[in-house]
Amino acid sequence: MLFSTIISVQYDTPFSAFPAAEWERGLDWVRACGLDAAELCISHYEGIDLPRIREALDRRGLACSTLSTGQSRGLEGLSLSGVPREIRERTVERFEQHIRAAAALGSKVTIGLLRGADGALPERRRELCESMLPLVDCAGRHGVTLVLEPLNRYETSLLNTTAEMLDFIENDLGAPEHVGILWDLFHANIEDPDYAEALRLMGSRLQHVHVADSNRFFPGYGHLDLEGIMRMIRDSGYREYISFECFNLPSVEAVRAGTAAWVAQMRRLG
Ligand code: LER
Ligand code: MN
Repeated sequence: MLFSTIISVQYDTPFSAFPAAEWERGLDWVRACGLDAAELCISHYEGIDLPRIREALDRRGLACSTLSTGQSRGLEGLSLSGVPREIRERTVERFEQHIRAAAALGSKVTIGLLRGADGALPERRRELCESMLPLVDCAGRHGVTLVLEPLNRYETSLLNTTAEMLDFIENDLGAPEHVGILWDLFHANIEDPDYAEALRLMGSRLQHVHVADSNRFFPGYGHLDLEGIMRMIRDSGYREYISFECFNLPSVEAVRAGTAAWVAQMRRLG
């Protein structure tokens, strides 16, 4: 298993232990913790210097695991469904930029919050599919994997469980090989009936994991049996990234101080 954590290079996010303005200091810490990669948070490409970011990663021997893309929902109202066609098209264009950036960085692209919030009507799912098909095509041409993230019911009513997301990938998108699932253990704790069953259903569709405890605190400060879940993930044959996406809780100091030890402990799992 490989490990990464969120670093924003543009706007602050509650999921990073460093402010965006200090992203290079953040990368120093990622490296010092013994992680393999950073999950970079990019909202748009104005002022983003990709060669400089690539060089900063390379210099530290780090990869980019996936591009976290959801900030532009709150900041710009972007969405792939449930909004006027003009906004959906603008969102598709933004994802095409993310795909090109991911090709340059050797990473995946996350589709989480930008899928849209409203799944009450079947036409929302159809809109999402219509928006996604050109992106699936674009990602295929660039050799990039898209990772779709089931999110809990309090953030969206469109595709909450792992089983629903798999159904969308297989039956709506036509089972493209380079579309996988980002399994966020916090959301899964709310929506998936059973971790082991979700893992079995996903098989090789599992392409990225977000880790946080039950309350989105740093691992060990909630009530998930994360050690048991990590063992299950490892035993399923998963070899991609486990990426921290937790709040700076109980404190940013606890996150900064605890990351290296937790990763070392997970690497040693018997
Ligand atoms: C994004 O990865 C995610 O999990 C969302 O809950 C962010 O709000
Ligand atoms: Mn997540």
